[in-house]
Formats: sequence, C-alpha cells, structure tokens
Amino acid sequence: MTPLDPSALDLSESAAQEPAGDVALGPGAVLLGGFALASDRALLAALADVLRTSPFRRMLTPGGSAMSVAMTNCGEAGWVTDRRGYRYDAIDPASRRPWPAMPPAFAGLATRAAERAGFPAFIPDACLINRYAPGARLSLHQDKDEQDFGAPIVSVSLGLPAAFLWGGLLRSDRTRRVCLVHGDVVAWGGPARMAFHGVDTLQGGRHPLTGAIRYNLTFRRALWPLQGAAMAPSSIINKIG
Ligand code: MD3
Ligand code: FE
Repeated sequence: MTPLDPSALDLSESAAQEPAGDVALGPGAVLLGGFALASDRALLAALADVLRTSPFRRMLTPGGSAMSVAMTNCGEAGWVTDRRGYRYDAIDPASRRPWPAMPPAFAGLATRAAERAGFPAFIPDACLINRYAPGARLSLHQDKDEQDFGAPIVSVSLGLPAAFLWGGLLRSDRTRRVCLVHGDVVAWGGPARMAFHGVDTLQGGRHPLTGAIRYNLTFRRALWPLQGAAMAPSSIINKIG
C-alpha cells in the first residue's frame, strides 16, 4: 500500500475513533493488529537461535496421540505434555537441559504489547512456541497449567494466517472466529484469561518469511516469582528493608 493508494484513506467514523490496529475483541481481550510487524525478522532470527538448543517436536497428549502442532519453549519454564499429563518444567525433556533463555527481543515485545493493551508490568517467564503446518489444529481448551492467572497471556502470530476460535468460560459457549495474520499480537487478561479457545485447521499457502508455516509465540507467567532465584526471600527483604 503506497501513500497514494486511495484505500489507505479510511475516513469512516470507526477508523477515526480507533487508533490504527488496536481492536478490543471483548472484556480483557485486545488485538494489536500488526504490532509485531516491525520486529518480525528479529523475532524469527531469535526463534532460530532457540531452535538450535530446543528444536520443535510433536508432544504426546496424556491419551498417547501426537499433537498436530509442533512445539518448543524458551524462558524459565516450558509447557510440556506426555502420557503423565500437562505441566510446566524447567528442563526440556528432549535435550535434558534447561530451556533456552527468553531472547530479549521476545520479552521486550511481550512487555510493550501488554502495556499497550492495558496490562502494565507484564514480565513473562515462559514462552510456548507453536508451529503449524497445513492441516495442524489446536482443539478447544483453556490455559490453566500456570500458577498466576492474574497475569495476561500475550500471543504473537507470524507467517501464514489462521482462524482463531474464541469461546467463553464454558466449553459449550459459542465460539467467534478471529483471523490472525502475520504480525498480529493479542493480549488476553482479566475476564478473558480463562476463556476456551483454539485454532482451526491451518490452510495451505506461502508466506515470504516463513514459507508454508504459521508460528505462534505465547508469553505467560507460569511460575510464582518466589521460584526464581532473583526473588529469593532475602532479596525481597532487602527491597523492603
Ligand atoms: C485466549 N495457542 O498455545 S494463541 C496455546 O495460536 C494456544 O497457537 C494458540 O492457545 C495459537 O495455548 C492461540 C491465543 C491465545 C492464547 C491464550 C489464551 C488466546 C487465549 C488464553 C485465554 C484466552
Ligand atoms: Fe491456549
């Protein structure tokens, strides 16, 4: 789109009221359209670094089937699933080493996006990275393995577009379809934090930066602060005293 493209000039009332790209999807849910566009290459380069230590793998559900979405993690804790169940673990079961540290480009983007969406001081300690190839999907679920439901979840979409399914607090509530495209960031907090959600089957296509793939980064607070060494009891007492 060039500055001379007439479609760039949207003088409708809704466009005038809404800062470009920001849309309240509902209570606690904010879509920041294109928020990650300016950092897309930096995010993908940082992702490539993470993958050198902890490559994508298709984890097993507790029922024993391989998920269609391939996953990895970075940060202090990573989300894992196997026959023993869903949980966060500081160790990557594939590498048997700690998950790679959260790249500064990841953490910085998540904190800035959360702030803009109305969730100040969000410092994620976990980032689950999902890789969708055409045919992959994520069935309707709640994110409830985290210790801190007071913190929001920030999600970043890169590559091919996907139809995101957003429901209510009951599995039986009707779902809305929201198309998430490359560079979109969504923050989910407060009343939206425990909503059921999923991703419809990814369709084929090609994106210039990712090929036939969609990546999604989800930033969370998985652990209580006291579990981090930087917030050992003595350091809290030192802050108070
Ligand atoms: C709404 N990922 O990893 S991100 C997941 O696109 C997950 O890969 C999807 O759901 C993906 O758990 C969706 C958007 C998202 C993430 C967490 C939410 C939406 C949410 C938590 C509560 C409500
Ligand atoms: Fe989820």
